[in-house]
Amino acid sequence: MQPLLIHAGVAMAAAMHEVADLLANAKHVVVMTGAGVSAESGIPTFRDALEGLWSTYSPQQLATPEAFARDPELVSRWYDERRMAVLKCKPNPGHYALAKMESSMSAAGREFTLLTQNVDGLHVRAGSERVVELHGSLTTWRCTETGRTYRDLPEPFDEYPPVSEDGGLLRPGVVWFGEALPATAMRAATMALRECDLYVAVGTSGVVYPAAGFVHEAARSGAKTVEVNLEDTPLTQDFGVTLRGKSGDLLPELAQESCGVSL
Ligand code: BJW
Repeated sequence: MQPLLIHAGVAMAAAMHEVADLLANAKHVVVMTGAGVSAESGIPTFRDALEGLWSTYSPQQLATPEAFARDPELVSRWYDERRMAVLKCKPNPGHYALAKMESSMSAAGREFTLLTQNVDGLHVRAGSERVVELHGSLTTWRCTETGRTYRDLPEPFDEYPPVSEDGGLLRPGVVWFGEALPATAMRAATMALRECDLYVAVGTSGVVYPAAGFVHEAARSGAKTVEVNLEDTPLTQDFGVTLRGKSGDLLPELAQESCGVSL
Protein backbone atom coordinates (compact mmCIF):
# COMPACT_ATOMS: atom_id res chain seq x y z
CA MET A 1 0.00 0.00 0.00
CA GLN A 2 1.23 3.53 -0.78
CA PRO A 3 1.87 5.82 2.28
CA LEU A 4 -0.87 8.19 1.09
CA LEU A 5 -3.40 5.34 0.97
CA ILE A 6 -2.38 4.13 4.43
CA HIS A 7 -2.90 7.67 5.74
CA ALA A 8 -6.36 7.87 4.11
CA GLY A 9 -7.30 4.47 5.59
CA VAL A 10 -6.24 5.55 9.09
CA ALA A 11 -8.14 8.84 8.77
CA MET A 12 -11.26 6.99 7.62
CA ALA A 13 -11.10 4.52 10.52
CA ALA A 14 -10.74 7.44 12.96
CA ALA A 15 -13.72 9.21 11.38
CA MET A 16 -15.81 6.01 11.62
CA HIS A 17 -15.02 5.71 15.36
CA GLU A 18 -15.84 9.38 15.86
CA VAL A 19 -19.25 9.01 14.16
CA ALA A 20 -20.02 5.75 16.00
CA ASP A 21 -19.25 7.56 19.24
CA LEU A 22 -21.55 10.46 18.31
CA LEU A 23 -24.34 7.99 17.47
CA ALA A 24 -23.82 6.11 20.73
CA ASN A 25 -24.15 9.27 22.82
CA ALA A 26 -26.70 11.45 21.03
CA LYS A 27 -30.11 12.03 22.64
CA HIS A 28 -31.93 12.79 19.39
CA VAL A 29 -30.49 11.68 16.06
CA VAL A 30 -31.88 12.98 12.77
CA VAL A 31 -30.84 11.06 9.65
CA MET A 32 -31.73 12.56 6.27
CA THR A 33 -31.41 10.27 3.25
CA GLY A 34 -31.27 10.76 -0.50
CA ALA A 35 -31.15 8.61 -3.62
CA GLY A 36 -27.65 7.25 -2.83
CA VAL A 37 -29.12 5.10 -0.03
CA SER A 38 -31.26 3.21 -2.56
CA ALA A 39 -28.56 2.96 -5.26
CA GLU A 40 -27.41 -0.41 -3.89
CA SER A 41 -31.01 -1.66 -4.23
CA GLY A 42 -30.70 -1.06 -7.97
CA ILE A 43 -32.68 2.21 -8.08
CA PRO A 44 -30.84 4.81 -10.21
CA THR A 45 -30.00 8.02 -8.36
CA PHE A 46 -31.83 11.12 -9.49
CA ARG A 47 -28.85 12.54 -11.31
CA ASP A 48 -27.89 9.26 -13.03
CA ALA A 49 -28.51 9.28 -16.77
CA LEU A 50 -31.90 7.91 -17.77
CA GLU A 51 -31.83 4.71 -19.75
CA GLY A 52 -33.45 3.22 -22.85
CA LEU A 53 -36.49 5.07 -24.16
CA TRP A 54 -35.97 7.80 -21.60
CA SER A 55 -32.33 8.56 -22.46
CA THR A 56 -33.16 11.75 -24.35
CA TYR A 57 -34.80 13.32 -21.26
CA SER A 58 -33.35 14.71 -18.06
CA PRO A 59 -35.26 14.19 -14.79
CA GLN A 60 -35.54 17.96 -14.52
CA GLN A 61 -37.58 17.88 -17.78
CA LEU A 62 -40.02 15.34 -16.36
CA ALA A 63 -40.31 16.19 -12.65
CA THR A 64 -42.23 19.46 -12.90
CA PRO A 65 -45.91 20.45 -12.92
CA GLU A 66 -45.26 22.17 -16.27
CA ALA A 67 -44.03 18.90 -17.84
CA PHE A 68 -47.15 17.08 -16.60
CA ALA A 69 -49.43 19.85 -17.91
CA ARG A 70 -47.64 19.78 -21.29
CA ASP A 71 -47.53 16.00 -21.73
CA PRO A 72 -49.38 14.02 -19.03
CA GLU A 73 -49.05 10.77 -21.01
CA LEU A 74 -45.24 10.98 -21.17
CA VAL A 75 -44.80 12.00 -17.54
CA SER A 76 -47.25 9.42 -16.16
CA ARG A 77 -45.59 6.64 -18.20
CA TRP A 78 -42.18 7.61 -16.76
CA TYR A 79 -43.48 7.58 -13.19
CA ASP A 80 -45.36 4.33 -13.71
CA GLU A 81 -42.23 2.61 -15.05
CA ARG A 82 -40.37 3.81 -11.97
CA ARG A 83 -43.22 2.65 -9.69
CA MET A 84 -43.11 -0.82 -11.26
CA ALA A 85 -39.30 -0.96 -10.96
CA VAL A 86 -39.32 0.09 -7.29
CA LEU A 87 -41.93 -2.54 -6.38
CA LYS A 88 -39.48 -5.19 -7.63
CA CYS A 89 -36.52 -3.80 -5.61
CA LYS A 90 -35.64 -4.74 -2.06
CA PRO A 91 -34.18 -2.69 0.80
CA ASN A 92 -30.38 -3.04 1.12
CA PRO A 93 -28.15 -3.27 4.24
CA GLY A 94 -28.10 0.55 4.53
CA HIS A 95 -31.91 0.68 4.92
CA TYR A 96 -31.88 -2.21 7.42
CA ALA A 97 -29.08 -0.64 9.47
CA LEU A 98 -31.10 2.57 9.90
CA ALA A 99 -34.18 0.59 10.96
CA LYS A 100 -32.11 -1.34 13.53
CA MET A 101 -30.51 1.84 14.88
CA GLU A 102 -33.98 3.35 15.32
CA SER A 103 -35.34 0.37 17.28
CA SER A 104 -32.22 0.14 19.43
CA MET A 105 -32.21 3.86 20.27
CA SER A 106 -35.99 3.94 20.90
CA ALA A 107 -35.66 0.98 23.28
CA ALA A 108 -33.02 2.99 25.19
CA GLY A 109 -35.37 6.04 25.41
CA ARG A 110 -33.47 8.01 22.81
CA GLU A 111 -35.05 9.67 19.76
CA PHE A 112 -34.35 8.82 16.13
CA THR A 113 -36.06 10.63 13.26
CA LEU A 114 -35.57 9.56 9.66
CA LEU A 115 -36.22 12.25 7.05
CA THR A 116 -36.06 11.00 3.47
CA GLN A 117 -36.18 12.66 0.08
CA ASN A 118 -36.71 9.24 -1.47
CA VAL A 119 -40.06 8.31 -2.96
CA ASP A 120 -39.42 4.55 -3.14
CA GLY A 121 -40.83 3.47 0.26
CA LEU A 122 -37.79 1.26 0.99
CA HIS A 123 -37.16 2.66 4.49
CA VAL A 124 -40.66 1.65 5.59
CA ARG A 125 -40.26 -1.76 3.95
CA ALA A 126 -36.97 -2.21 5.87
CA GLY A 127 -38.81 -1.62 9.17
CA SER A 128 -38.12 2.06 9.92
CA GLU A 129 -41.09 3.48 11.82
CA ARG A 130 -40.60 7.19 12.30
CA VAL A 131 -40.12 8.10 8.63
CA VAL A 132 -40.90 11.53 7.18
CA GLU A 133 -41.29 11.34 3.40
CA LEU A 134 -40.38 14.87 2.34
CA HIS A 135 -40.92 14.37 -1.40
CA GLY A 136 -43.96 12.09 -1.22
CA SER A 137 -44.31 8.59 -2.63
CA LEU A 138 -44.25 6.87 -6.02
CA THR A 139 -46.90 4.37 -4.93
CA THR A 140 -49.60 6.87 -3.90
CA TRP A 141 -51.23 8.83 -6.71
CA ARG A 142 -53.85 11.56 -6.47
CA CYS A 143 -56.68 12.94 -8.54
CA THR A 144 -55.84 16.33 -10.03
CA GLU A 145 -59.54 17.32 -9.79
CA THR A 146 -60.51 16.26 -6.26
CA GLY A 147 -57.17 15.73 -4.50
CA ARG A 148 -58.32 12.24 -3.40
CA THR A 149 -55.39 9.82 -2.99
CA TYR A 150 -55.23 6.28 -4.35
CA ARG A 151 -52.97 3.49 -3.07
CA ASP A 152 -54.40 0.28 -4.53
CA LEU A 153 -53.44 0.85 -8.13
CA PRO A 154 -53.27 -1.48 -11.12
CA GLU A 155 -49.73 -2.71 -11.82
CA PRO A 156 -49.14 -1.20 -14.35
CA PHE A 157 -51.92 1.25 -15.27
CA ASP A 158 -53.89 0.21 -18.33
CA GLU A 159 -54.00 3.70 -19.86
CA TYR A 160 -51.79 6.81 -19.87
CA PRO A 161 -52.43 9.24 -18.40
CA PRO A 162 -54.44 7.22 -15.86
CA VAL A 163 -57.84 8.60 -14.89
CA SER A 164 -59.25 8.44 -11.35
CA GLU A 165 -62.70 7.19 -10.33
CA ASP A 166 -63.59 10.86 -9.91
CA GLY A 167 -62.89 11.47 -13.60
CA GLY A 168 -59.77 13.64 -13.17
CA LEU A 169 -56.24 12.78 -14.29
CA LEU A 170 -54.19 10.84 -11.74
CA ARG A 171 -50.73 12.20 -10.97
CA PRO A 172 -47.96 10.64 -8.87
CA GLY A 173 -47.98 11.71 -5.22
CA VAL A 174 -44.47 13.13 -5.40
CA VAL A 175 -43.24 16.70 -4.92
CA TRP A 176 -42.11 18.29 -8.16
CA PHE A 177 -39.77 21.28 -8.56
CA GLY A 178 -41.65 24.47 -7.67
CA GLU A 179 -44.21 22.65 -5.49
CA ALA A 180 -44.44 22.99 -1.72
CA LEU A 181 -43.40 20.00 0.40
CA PRO A 182 -46.28 18.41 2.40
CA ALA A 183 -47.01 20.70 5.37
CA THR A 184 -47.04 17.83 7.89
CA ALA A 185 -43.65 16.59 6.66
CA MET A 186 -42.13 20.07 6.84
CA ARG A 187 -43.50 20.59 10.36
CA ALA A 188 -42.07 17.25 11.53
CA ALA A 189 -38.70 18.04 9.92
CA THR A 190 -38.52 21.53 11.41
CA MET A 191 -39.29 20.25 14.91
CA ALA A 192 -36.77 17.41 14.66
CA LEU A 193 -34.06 19.77 13.37
CA ARG A 194 -34.71 22.13 16.30
CA GLU A 195 -34.43 19.34 18.85
CA CYS A 196 -31.68 17.10 17.50
CA ASP A 197 -28.12 16.97 18.79
CA LEU A 198 -26.81 14.90 15.85
CA TYR A 199 -27.67 15.32 12.16
CA VAL A 200 -26.49 12.79 9.56
CA ALA A 201 -27.06 13.31 5.80
CA VAL A 202 -26.65 10.11 3.77
CA GLY A 203 -26.45 9.68 -0.02
CA THR A 204 -27.73 13.07 -1.09
CA SER A 205 -26.11 15.51 -3.49
CA GLY A 206 -27.22 18.48 -1.38
CA VAL A 207 -28.47 20.56 -4.28
CA VAL A 208 -32.24 20.40 -3.82
CA TYR A 209 -33.87 22.70 -1.26
CA PRO A 210 -35.28 22.83 1.34
CA ALA A 211 -33.60 19.51 2.32
CA ALA A 212 -30.15 20.81 1.33
CA GLY A 213 -30.50 23.56 3.96
CA PHE A 214 -31.25 21.16 6.83
CA VAL A 215 -27.55 20.84 7.74
CA HIS A 216 -27.48 24.58 8.48
CA GLU A 217 -30.72 24.42 10.51
CA ALA A 218 -29.36 21.51 12.56
CA ALA A 219 -26.04 23.31 13.12
CA ARG A 220 -27.93 26.43 14.29
CA SER A 221 -29.65 24.19 16.89
CA GLY A 222 -26.19 23.17 18.14
CA ALA A 223 -26.21 19.68 16.58
CA LYS A 224 -23.07 17.93 15.40
CA THR A 225 -23.26 17.19 11.67
CA VAL A 226 -22.07 14.22 9.60
CA GLU A 227 -22.12 13.58 5.85
CA VAL A 228 -22.03 10.02 4.44
CA ASN A 229 -21.55 9.93 0.67
CA LEU A 230 -19.53 8.27 -2.07
CA GLU A 231 -18.23 11.69 -3.15
CA ASP A 232 -17.81 15.28 -2.05
CA THR A 233 -20.88 17.49 -2.47
CA PRO A 234 -21.28 21.28 -2.61
CA LEU A 235 -22.10 21.10 1.14
CA THR A 236 -19.22 18.90 2.30
CA GLN A 237 -17.37 21.84 3.89
CA ASP A 238 -20.43 22.61 6.04
CA PHE A 239 -20.39 19.24 7.84
CA GLY A 240 -18.35 18.57 10.95
CA VAL A 241 -17.36 15.03 9.90
CA THR A 242 -17.50 13.35 6.49
CA LEU A 243 -17.41 9.63 5.69
CA ARG A 244 -16.64 8.52 2.14
CA GLY A 245 -18.01 5.20 0.91
CA LYS A 246 -21.17 3.25 0.15
CA SER A 247 -24.00 3.67 2.63
CA GLY A 248 -24.70 -0.08 2.33
CA ASP A 249 -21.22 -0.73 3.78
CA LEU A 250 -20.83 2.17 6.22
CA LEU A 251 -24.27 2.20 7.90
CA PRO A 252 -24.20 -1.46 9.03
CA GLU A 253 -20.70 -0.90 10.45
CA LEU A 254 -21.88 2.21 12.31
CA ALA A 255 -24.99 0.39 13.61
CA GLN A 256 -22.78 -2.39 14.93
CA GLU A 257 -20.21 -0.11 16.58
CA SER A 258 -22.65 2.44 18.04
CA CYS A 259 -25.62 0.27 19.06
CA GLY A 260 -24.21 -3.25 19.02
CA VAL A 261 -26.77 -4.35 16.44
CA SER A 262 -25.89 -6.57 13.51
CA LEU A 263 -28.06 -7.24 10.46
C1 BJW B 1 -24.14 7.34 -2.63
C2 BJW B 1 -24.23 6.10 -3.17
C3 BJW B 1 -24.00 5.07 -2.22
C4 BJW B 1 -24.62 7.40 -4.84
N1 BJW B 1 -23.74 5.42 -0.94
N2 BJW B 1 -23.87 7.75 -1.45
C5 BJW B 1 -33.25 27.72 -2.31
C6 BJW B 1 -32.18 27.97 -3.13
C7 BJW B 1 -32.23 27.62 -4.50
C8 BJW B 1 -33.35 27.01 -5.04
C9 BJW B 1 -34.41 26.74 -4.22
C10 BJW B 1 -34.36 27.10 -2.89
N3 BJW B 1 -35.51 26.71 -2.32
C11 BJW B 1 -36.29 26.13 -3.28
C12 BJW B 1 -35.65 26.13 -4.44
C13 BJW B 1 -36.17 25.56 -5.72
C14 BJW B 1 -36.08 24.07 -5.81
C15 BJW B 1 -34.62 23.68 -5.77
O1 BJW B 1 -34.08 23.20 -4.79
N4 BJW B 1 -33.94 23.82 -6.88
C16 BJW B 1 -32.52 23.44 -6.96
C17 BJW B 1 -32.33 22.45 -8.10
C18 BJW B 1 -31.68 24.67 -7.07
N5 BJW B 1 -36.83 23.40 -4.76
C19 BJW B 1 -38.12 23.16 -4.90
O2 BJW B 1 -38.73 23.51 -5.89
C20 BJW B 1 -38.83 22.47 -3.76
N6 BJW B 1 -40.01 23.20 -3.44
C21 BJW B 1 -39.98 24.30 -2.73
O3 BJW B 1 -39.02 24.71 -2.17
O4 BJW B 1 -41.21 24.92 -2.67
C22 BJW B 1 -41.33 26.22 -2.10
C23 BJW B 1 -42.80 26.56 -2.14
C24 BJW B 1 -43.42 27.01 -0.99
C25 BJW B 1 -44.77 27.32 -1.02
C26 BJW B 1 -45.50 27.19 -2.21
C27 BJW B 1 -44.88 26.72 -3.36
C28 BJW B 1 -43.53 26.41 -3.32
C29 BJW B 1 -39.32 21.08 -4.19
C30 BJW B 1 -38.22 20.13 -4.44
C31 BJW B 1 -38.79 18.81 -4.93
C32 BJW B 1 -37.72 17.88 -5.43
N7 BJW B 1 -38.33 16.80 -6.12
C33 BJW B 1 -37.49 15.75 -6.66
C34 BJW B 1 -38.35 14.86 -7.57
C35 BJW B 1 -39.24 13.95 -6.76
C36 BJW B 1 -40.05 13.06 -7.63
C37 BJW B 1 -39.23 12.09 -8.41
O5 BJW B 1 -38.52 11.24 -7.83
O6 BJW B 1 -39.29 12.14 -9.64
O7 BJW B 1 -36.90 14.99 -5.59
S1 BJW B 1 -36.06 16.38 -7.51
C38 BJW B 1 -34.97 15.09 -7.03
O8 BJW B 1 -33.87 15.63 -6.24
C39 BJW B 1 -35.79 14.19 -6.09
C40 BJW B 1 -34.79 13.91 -5.00
O9 BJW B 1 -35.47 13.54 -3.81
C41 BJW B 1 -34.03 15.21 -4.89
C42 BJW B 1 -32.71 15.11 -4.22
O10 BJW B 1 -31.86 14.25 -4.93
P1 BJW B 1 -30.83 13.37 -4.10
O11 BJW B 1 -31.55 12.43 -3.22
O12 BJW B 1 -29.83 14.24 -3.47
O13 BJW B 1 -30.19 12.46 -5.26
P2 BJW B 1 -29.01 12.76 -6.30
O14 BJW B 1 -29.18 11.81 -7.41
O15 BJW B 1 -28.93 14.18 -6.62
O16 BJW B 1 -27.68 12.44 -5.49
C43 BJW B 1 -27.34 11.13 -5.10
C44 BJW B 1 -26.15 11.23 -4.16
O17 BJW B 1 -25.90 9.94 -3.63
C45 BJW B 1 -24.85 11.69 -4.84
O18 BJW B 1 -24.27 12.69 -4.01
C46 BJW B 1 -23.98 10.43 -4.88
O19 BJW B 1 -22.59 10.71 -4.72
C47 BJW B 1 -24.50 9.67 -3.69
N8 BJW B 1 -24.39 8.22 -3.77
N9 BJW B 1 -24.51 6.11 -4.49
C48 BJW B 1 -23.66 6.74 -0.59
N10 BJW B 1 -24.07 3.77 -2.55
